[in-house]
Amino acid sequence: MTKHPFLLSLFIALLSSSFVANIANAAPAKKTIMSAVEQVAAKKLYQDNCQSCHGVDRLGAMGPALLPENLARFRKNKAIEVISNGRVATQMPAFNSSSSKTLTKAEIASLADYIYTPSKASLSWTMADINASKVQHFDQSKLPNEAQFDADLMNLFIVVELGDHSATLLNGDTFKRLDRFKTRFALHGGPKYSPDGRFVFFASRDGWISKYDIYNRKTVSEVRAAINTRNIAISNDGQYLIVGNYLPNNVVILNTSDLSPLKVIDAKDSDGNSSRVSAVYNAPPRYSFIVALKDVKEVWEIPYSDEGGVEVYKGWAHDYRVEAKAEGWKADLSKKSEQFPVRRIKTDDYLNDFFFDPDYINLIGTARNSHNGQVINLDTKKKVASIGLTGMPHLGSGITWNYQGKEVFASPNIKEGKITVIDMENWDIIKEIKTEGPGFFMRSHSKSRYAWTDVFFGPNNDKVHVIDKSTLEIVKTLAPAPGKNAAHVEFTKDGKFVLLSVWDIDGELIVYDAQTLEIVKRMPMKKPSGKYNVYNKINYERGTSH
Ligand code: DHE
Repeated sequence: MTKHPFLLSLFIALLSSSFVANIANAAPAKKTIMSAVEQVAAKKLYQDNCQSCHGVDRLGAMGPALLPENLARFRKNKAIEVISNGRVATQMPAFNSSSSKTLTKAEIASLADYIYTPSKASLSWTMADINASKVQHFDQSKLPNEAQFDADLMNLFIVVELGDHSATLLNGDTFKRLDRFKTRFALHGGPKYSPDGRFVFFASRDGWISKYDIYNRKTVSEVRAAINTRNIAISNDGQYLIVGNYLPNNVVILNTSDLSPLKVIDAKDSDGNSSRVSAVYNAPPRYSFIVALKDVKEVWEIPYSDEGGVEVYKGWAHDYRVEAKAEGWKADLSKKSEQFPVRRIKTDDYLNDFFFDPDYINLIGTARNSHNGQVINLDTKKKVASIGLTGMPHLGSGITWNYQGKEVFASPNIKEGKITVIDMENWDIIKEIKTEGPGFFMRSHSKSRYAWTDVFFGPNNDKVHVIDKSTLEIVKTLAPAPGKNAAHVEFTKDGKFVLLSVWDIDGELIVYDAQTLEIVKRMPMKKPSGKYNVYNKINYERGTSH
């Protein structure tokens, strides 16, 4: 890290709750047109002040890529504010201060303009680039295969601390730290565990994928799979990792053993129109990845294994190989050249936020600007229902449970203060539970009578609601750190304790007794965001994210 990793904290500021509150309504920033002379001057400023962290051509390095494509949802005045005032508890200096690197208002404005200027050179990230970016920190074969500490390996947590780009490995029985390590900049989406729980994979918004060996408490290898990444998913057998990207428009499939790229698939619909990839998911009973596409009306299914042969696909309307033949796509997964075929599912609308029923037969999807959710049967490729969803439901954070003998699905909403509860048999909305503001995350556990949800946005963002799953009523509203954003919970393996984040640079991890709702421990942390229990995640527990 250099003396002035200029703009390094731009993302952090933009991810702060006040900014996040604007995401829903933020209009994409307009492309900036600078004269050639202005561009040359701004480029020089960038090279002198920003390049060491943000990379040549603004492609990102330890700091994020600074391109209009990934700043599109940020307002330019926010960028100016961060460049001018810096960011507490990061290495980002205030450039309007009396520091040795003070810039004038005009220079700051021109830098902000510059990062919103298209850069031709920067949009490509090839297989060769991916391979060249690989960093091997440790030789995996030389590391012990047993955990080098004493703990229930199924009841460990990874807690991501966005505040200083770190993660904590936490013992879920004692709530003591086993490790704290640096991560890449601005992780997003849930880290994914290998099926045995030994390794955890992280994705940063700037395309870096990191593999951490929990048994040895070491980051063993890293690779940059793309310029701007959304999230990752891991196959059932733990062999493959799929990376969904905005920039370039593609998915990258990595071999998890050494993070080498196996295949890059350009995200284009059947007519050749390119699309950003909103998110990628694993569908365990289907042995396939599901890909959400932001700009075209298609959903993709990518079978990654022939394991179990046709039997594996007995839930499908027909064997995918028959379908492959009929539709002319190749799918002999035993042949390397035909691995990871794309099965296209056409949709009526753009769908980019997903949830799946527990059997992974139906997909529930919404478009960010649509007022309806769609239910698509993945086997028949047909729409089976529309759900009248308003606001901006965050389906990806939804959970399911059994309510009065039937499976229900509940989703938070990042635009309206409500939780929508849906009957998964007939797709009717059973109830809208009014909350004190829009929320981001929701969690429960099969052994808990409660579901927890945060109020991420607005004046009540320090509150968390506890909902009784049998009555669909809020039974308690907690404010663990008044004035500070409380968000995202996760349960221990046995469901007895709940871990909650106080999402603040001087934040905390708070442990609650899941039954009495009393606080049992508080641990200071730097803006803890998501936390992930090994057992709940590798078993795809219904109350947690998948
Ligand atoms: Fe997320 C998960 C999409 C903004 C923190 N977020 C996810 C997932 C999706 C998603 C599709 C599930 C993928 C997975 O876990 O593998 N998030 C989006 C958006 O579309 C949105 C609204 C805007 C964007 O451009 O990204 C968005 N998300 C945010 C934030 O601003 C948050 C609060 C701060 C941040 O880190 O960027 C945020 N998202 C998270 C977290 C998870 C997540 C912590 C994992 C939750 C989990 O429990 O698994």
